[in-house]
Amino acid sequence: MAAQKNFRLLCLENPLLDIIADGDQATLDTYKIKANDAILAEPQHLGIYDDFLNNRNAVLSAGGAAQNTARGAQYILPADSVVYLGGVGKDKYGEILGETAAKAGLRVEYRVDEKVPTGRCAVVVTPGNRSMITDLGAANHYDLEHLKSPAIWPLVEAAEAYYIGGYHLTVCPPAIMTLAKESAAKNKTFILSISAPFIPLAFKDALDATLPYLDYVVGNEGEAAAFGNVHGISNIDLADVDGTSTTEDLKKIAQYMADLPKENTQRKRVAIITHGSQPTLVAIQGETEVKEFPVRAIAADSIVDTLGAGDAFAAGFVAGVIEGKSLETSIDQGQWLASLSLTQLGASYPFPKQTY
Ligand code: 26A
Repeated sequence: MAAQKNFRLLCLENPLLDIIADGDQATLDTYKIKANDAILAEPQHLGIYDDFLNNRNAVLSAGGAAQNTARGAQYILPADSVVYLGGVGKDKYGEILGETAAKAGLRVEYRVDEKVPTGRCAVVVTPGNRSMITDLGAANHYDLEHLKSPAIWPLVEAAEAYYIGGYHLTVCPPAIMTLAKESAAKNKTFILSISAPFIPLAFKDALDATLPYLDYVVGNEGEAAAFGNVHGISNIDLADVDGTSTTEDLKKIAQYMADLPKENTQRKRVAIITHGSQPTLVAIQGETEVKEFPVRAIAADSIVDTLGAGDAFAAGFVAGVIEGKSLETSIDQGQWLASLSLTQLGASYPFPKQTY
């Protein structure tokens, strides 16, 4: 039997420690945040971390969107399949992240910053929603030098697919573009998750630069709407995406994404838009019909929190791509892992391991 190749999937983004607490409208008002959003912390938000830790019985849990995806893909794939890159500090939070990855069998190669602490993400959980405020800390200091270092670059060269959390567009576009160009030049698979509405809204140029290189682009309805609006093909009220957009709008955006020009013409681009409990939309470059895939139904009372469900979807999907499964099966594997993650506290997966 041919030896299994190791670390076929390489992921890059921002390792964060999640500080999770239940909240209510008053919590959202105090910090002037929406019930379901992800933002970068501004000075007026910085009190939330100690407030959560000291007064609200907050739970600490490993996070960082693409790190959650990397753990989830490794959950499905054979041992030593996934490696994850990002920046942490030399501190307790960084150690917790390293330990969680080790337990999940995920190889992490962190750029460790001696001076800046590990990034943290306050998560306000309200029924059916989660709002996240991120203080990037050391994650914001990830750099091209680390990616190109003698210890890391061979991993880049050996991997067959790269998965980028779009949140990293706020941190190190040169590292993302290096992977993008490497994937096109070597006919590897390049996957990007849009991550949050603020990425197309506030980091449009950096996101747009990656578009020609994307083989798979993954986003939810809010991210798709933000993308559609800034590209002038939709006019959806971003405060009320489900109220003002229709499946037809989202399909149009998916099709637009899929059909944008592509650098590596050996693979057709696929755009995947998740839509909560409504069907996932899938557009394939050059095809006119946007497909719909129903999600896996799960009882409302078995949902612990929605944190990381999108990351889990991406994980199941990407694992399917790596395994060479069909598009349909890969999407279903994503829905499956998302449904499992909904039953867990934080962005995590059930143990003992379940199999698809
Ligand atoms: C740059 N920002 C804002 C972020 C994040 C982030 N991961 C990377 N960069 N803001 C929130 N998250 C992570 O999203 C996960 C849920 O999808 C949280 O850490 C959480 O685990």
